[in-house]
Amino acid sequence: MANIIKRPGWHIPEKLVTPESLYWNRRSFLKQMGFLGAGILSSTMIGCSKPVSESGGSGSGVTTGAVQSAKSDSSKYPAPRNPEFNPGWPLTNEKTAATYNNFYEFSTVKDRVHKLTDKFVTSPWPIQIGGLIEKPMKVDVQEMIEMMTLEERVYRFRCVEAWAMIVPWTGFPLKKLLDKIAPKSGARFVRFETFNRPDQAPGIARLSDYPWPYTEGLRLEEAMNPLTMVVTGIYGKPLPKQHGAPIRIIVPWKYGYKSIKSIVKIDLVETQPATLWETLAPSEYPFESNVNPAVPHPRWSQATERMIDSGDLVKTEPFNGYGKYVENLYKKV
Ligand SMILES: Nc1nc2c(c(=O)[nH]1)N[C@H]1C(S)=C(S)[C@@H](COP(=O)(O)O)O[C@H]1N2
Ligand SMILES: [Mo]
Repeated sequence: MANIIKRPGWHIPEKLVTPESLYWNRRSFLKQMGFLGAGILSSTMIGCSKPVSESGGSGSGVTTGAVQSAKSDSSKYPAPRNPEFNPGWPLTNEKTAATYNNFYEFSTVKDRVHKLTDKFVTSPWPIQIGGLIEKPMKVDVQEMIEMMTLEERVYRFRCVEAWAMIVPWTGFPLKKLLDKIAPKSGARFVRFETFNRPDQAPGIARLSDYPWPYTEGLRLEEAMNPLTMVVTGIYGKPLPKQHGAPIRIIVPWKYGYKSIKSIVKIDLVETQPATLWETLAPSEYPFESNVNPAVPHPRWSQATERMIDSGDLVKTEPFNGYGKYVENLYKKV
């Protein structure tokens, strides 16, 4: 890790200068999301809202409309806290959470991740949404955020390594996005994919035998559950890079590795997608991975968890305490 280039804070990396071809203007996004009638835009925007084809690589279907500078999303933060997820528990110390991270694209050492993100470019941030949906699209994360109502929720978070935290996430239910992109009847799973840029994230090349990019997946019913969040912020601010900027998933009743960070691609698919962790060790990190204190990991107990700031040992709860919201998803008939 010695060759990380330290830049002064005022240095603007060249890659932050937005290439026009990577930009989606607000109007095309509104149209893709179905907020504007086609007629309103047709005279000025012909060809600019063509959906990205499923197989199309990056670049296809990208709009080339007027370049807009990325709007600061600071006006969206802090978002109002959802009273249903405001349990009154003491929050984990913000700095502890921001310096104790699992993000293997950067490092396997938790307290080093946040020091290795200087080169990671998170704006612009195109996200490709495709597969078995009626409205495939490619949007920049800022445009998506602008269109969504953000809320804050305090959730428990439990890593498979038996550590835990309680943090306020900002975002919106994944269901709101899925409803807009309209899954087709054959869609049964949602597949998520993280960026894969070895030049920006030193852990990728170091773990050269890992099946990058990091991928994760959920059954469609799990993805549609109101607890499943698309997260863009934490502690009332946009996500810092080490927490998965600019956009990640949070699935609070599953072990932490299901909560994939820095997503660039979302696909609705028919068959259960491969995930990085299941590919590496299926007996240790199976697809479903609901928090369950009664089922030990092959190498350690899952009965308790350690709060990362206080060090307190706490009993782990089935579904991480979210059983009333999700246990019907797993009822055997
Ligand atoms: N892309 C990506 N997402 C990831 C990981 C990762 O290494 N890469 N680690 C996972 C694991 S194991 C955990 S516990 C959480 C940690 O999230 P946090 O650092 O924001 O607490 O992110 C999950 N999402
Ligand atoms: Mo984890």
